[in-house]
Amino acid sequence: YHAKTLKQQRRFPEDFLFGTATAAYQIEGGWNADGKGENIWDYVTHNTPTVITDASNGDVAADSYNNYKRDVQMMRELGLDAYRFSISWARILPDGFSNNVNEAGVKFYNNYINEMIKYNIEPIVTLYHWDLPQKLQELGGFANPLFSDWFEDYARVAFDHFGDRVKLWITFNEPREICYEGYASDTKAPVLNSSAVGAYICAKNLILSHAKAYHAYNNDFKSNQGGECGITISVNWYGPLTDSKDDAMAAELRRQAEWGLYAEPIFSSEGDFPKELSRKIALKSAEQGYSRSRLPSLTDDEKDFVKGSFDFFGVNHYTSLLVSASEYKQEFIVPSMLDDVGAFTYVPEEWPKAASYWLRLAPNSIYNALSHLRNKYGNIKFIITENGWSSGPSGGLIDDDRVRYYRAALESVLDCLDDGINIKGYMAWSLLDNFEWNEGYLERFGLYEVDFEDPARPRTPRKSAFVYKQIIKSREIDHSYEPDPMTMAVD
Ligand code: GBH
Repeated sequence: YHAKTLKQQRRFPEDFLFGTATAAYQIEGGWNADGKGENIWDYVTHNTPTVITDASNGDVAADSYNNYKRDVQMMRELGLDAYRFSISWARILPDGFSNNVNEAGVKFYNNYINEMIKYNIEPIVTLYHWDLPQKLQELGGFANPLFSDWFEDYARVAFDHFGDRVKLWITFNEPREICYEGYASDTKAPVLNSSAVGAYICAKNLILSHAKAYHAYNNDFKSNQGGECGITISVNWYGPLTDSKDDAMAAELRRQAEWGLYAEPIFSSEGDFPKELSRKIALKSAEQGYSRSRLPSLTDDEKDFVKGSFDFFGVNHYTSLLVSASEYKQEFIVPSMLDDVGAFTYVPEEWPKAASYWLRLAPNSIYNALSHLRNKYGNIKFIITENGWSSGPSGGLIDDDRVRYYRAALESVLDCLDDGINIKGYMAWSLLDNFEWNEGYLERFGLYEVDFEDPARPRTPRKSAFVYKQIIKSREIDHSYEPDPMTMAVD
């Protein structure tokens, strides 16, 4: 009866942070401007362009290096409370090491941050969104046991230079994508394709690096600067296909491999890698003739050092998948990370499709993921650091499918808030169209469309931008709101 009326009155709290998210390599361009060093995406796109569907690269991208004032103007047009972006490591430390600080790079981020602060937009900074300095890759990157020292040194430079104004720090964006897609598959830089061992070595070094940066902030910066430090992990929802015990176990194993591997050592009260997954990898490794588990272990000191190293949990959430222990047979390479998990995923045809093959509009997706995290790790502080929808390159400005997705996602956030889940913010991916990694410019996630044919890279708001603006302003989701005419201005 009045369930519907009640639903329409649900509101986001005034202090809830509405924002958008981007990443340096995807928007900045200026790949060799003013002393910036080469990173692994520069290297891969320049040397192996076949990895990218349209053989493009981020040399210019949306040219935010030169258009940052326009980007901040768009944030003001939308009425954003916060903006999440990443620092390009090689722009401020061209060789990766902290002995050589590129002042022009520091100046760029100072200008960018100051422009946001001027208009009361809270900067949320990701230290690492996939663009490792190539010099460090040549020394093994995330597979080098000294990596955590290099990352700590870089993090300290960032805290030092920007921490007076930046109060929310994210160490890494999506460990799974860094370690699995970068070190275990042939899709993302550095394209190592070492599935059986690469991702696991990376996982250990990555969580230690995160913890070193967290402790550096906590011990040496927090009392003066008063900010917080967390990590962003991609947590799509993996539910069981049926209510059989086997499917429940398969879904749990898949969750452990997708994000538990990185979340469990940091957020669980026991610390350490997820138990069932660790056992399974050890068993498989023995069967396969390895003399030790391909998943390196953590010492007790390492476990203690990593456990609890967070002020908040950044969640990137896009979609859901259903997991089956048996029904959908696939052949896996043996040994590999997928074989270690040994489960199959399935997506119902009726879930609407985005332009990205992996992205569907799934029911209750955010609620399922976030309530699971809350039950597992307690009602800690969560920030949804990415969520969004892709269209094709000629999708145009009337993006009703993106509007539908954002409304559904934000209803699901309201379901979480109703249930008492401690979500403090939501960042839409993305402010503007950008270089979508392996898909180049063929998939668009922007609230603003970017014309990549035009050297000036003009930006134009899509319908979804107007709808998001209205939600931010009213703190409510009005499903009947139609922007007309679509003229954008700063209120
Ligand atoms: C985010 O990753 C990124 O942080 C961001 O940079 C990116 O632009 C945005 O999403 C949109 O893609 O496992 O075979 O299905 C989202 C994470 C991207 C992870 C696609 C899985 C597909 C590989 N996902 N990826 S597969």
